[in-house]
Amino acid sequence: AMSEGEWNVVLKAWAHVESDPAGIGQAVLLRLFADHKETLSSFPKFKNLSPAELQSSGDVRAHGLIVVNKLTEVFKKKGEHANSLKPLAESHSKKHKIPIQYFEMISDVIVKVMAEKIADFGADGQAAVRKALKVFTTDIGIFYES
Ligand code: CLN
Repeated sequence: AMSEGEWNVVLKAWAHVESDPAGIGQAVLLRLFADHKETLSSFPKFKNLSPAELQSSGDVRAHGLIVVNKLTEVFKKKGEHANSLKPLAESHSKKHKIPIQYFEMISDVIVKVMAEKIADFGADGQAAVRKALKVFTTDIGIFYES
């Protein structure tokens, strides 16, 4: 579990993401599709788009915003996030058929993109965000199994 202090470090770094949620969300999805091509096949809306079409797609940007906004909601709960994660786990496992490993992939990509975009995202900020995403993924996994 994470301490109050660790969650506050996460939220301080995340405030930079909240200042451009669509831009960062878009960058995360584009990087995910480039680095882990298999994840693209999960998206009926995106799987037939070329790399150039993905880059300019307003739908990718809109979905990036949805993903970032959900993470913002989850992180602000500082671990008391079961009510947010349960529907997310159900849709991603049953409806979208997403392997849980994909959440580990997007977690790595989120930290990478943040490190590129945020000037003062130091080692402690990175460690705290990494840990928060691990808690998020682990807790989604609990609902995947039930
Ligand atoms: Fe996702 C839809 C949040 C990771 C694949 N995703 C949604 C919705 C979110 C959401 C809110 C809309 C409501 C719903 O269906 O439920 N996704 C997140 C968050 C994360 C996330 C937060 C992690 C940071 N999602 C993933 C991946 C997975 C995936 C692990 C593939 C690669 S990254 N998500 C989907 C798909 C949809 C979706 C296929 C449906 C998109 C659509 O057609 O509208």
